[in-house]
Amino acid sequence: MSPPPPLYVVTDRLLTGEDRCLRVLEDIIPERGMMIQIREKDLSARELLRFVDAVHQLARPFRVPCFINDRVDLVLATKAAGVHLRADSMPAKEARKVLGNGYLIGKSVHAAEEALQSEQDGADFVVLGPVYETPSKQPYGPPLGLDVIREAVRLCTIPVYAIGGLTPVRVEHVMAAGAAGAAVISSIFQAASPREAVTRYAAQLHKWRPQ
Ligand code: TZP
Repeated sequence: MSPPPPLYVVTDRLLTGEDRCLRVLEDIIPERGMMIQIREKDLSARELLRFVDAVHQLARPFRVPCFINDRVDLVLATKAAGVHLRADSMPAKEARKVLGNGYLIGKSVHAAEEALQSEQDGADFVVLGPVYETPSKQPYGPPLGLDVIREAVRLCTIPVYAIGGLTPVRVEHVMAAGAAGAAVISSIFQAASPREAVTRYAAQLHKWRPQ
C-alpha cells in the first residue's frame, strides 16, 4: 500500500466561517498530496452530513481522501475514506468492528505510549500533539516538543503525524524527528494565500518523502 499523503488538513469552521472554510478547500484541493479531516464537533449529524457532502464534492474529483472526526456512522453513510477518532470517541477496536477493513482509522494522541496503544488497537495512523504552542485558541494542553514525536516513531510502525503550531518552516523539524507528515489548521486556513501555504508545505514534506 502506498504511504498516506504527508499533509493532513484539518477543518475548523468556527475559526474561519463555513464559506471561507469551503473556499479554502476548493482552492487547495487541486494541489493534491493531502488528506482532509472534517473536524466540526458542534454540528448535529444532519448538519455534518450536509457539510461532509459539500467537502466530498470538492475533494472527490481530485481523489483527496476525507476523514470524519468521531462519527463512524457518517463515515459509512458517506463512504468517506475513514474516521478520525479522538480520546472520547469509540475505541479503535470497536470502530474497526463496525467499519471492517475497507476504511482507515486515524487517532489523536497526546503521548508516545498512547500512540503505541492506538496501533495495537488497530489504528492506521496517529496524530500526536500539540508539538508546539498552537495559535488555535482551544485548550490542547502544553506543547509536547519533538522528543515525544521521536519516541512515538520509535515505538510505532504506523505513521505518526505531528500537530499543533506547525508552519512550513517547523515542518522540517518534525519530519527530521521521524514524523510521517503534518496535520494543520490555522497556518493554512488563516494564511493570506492558503494555496501558497500548501505549496510551501509540499516543498518541505516532499524533501523527506520523495513521491
Ligand atoms: N490537536 C492538538 S493541537 C490541535 C489539535 C486539533 C490544533 C492544531 O491547530 P493549529 O492551528 O494547526 O496549531
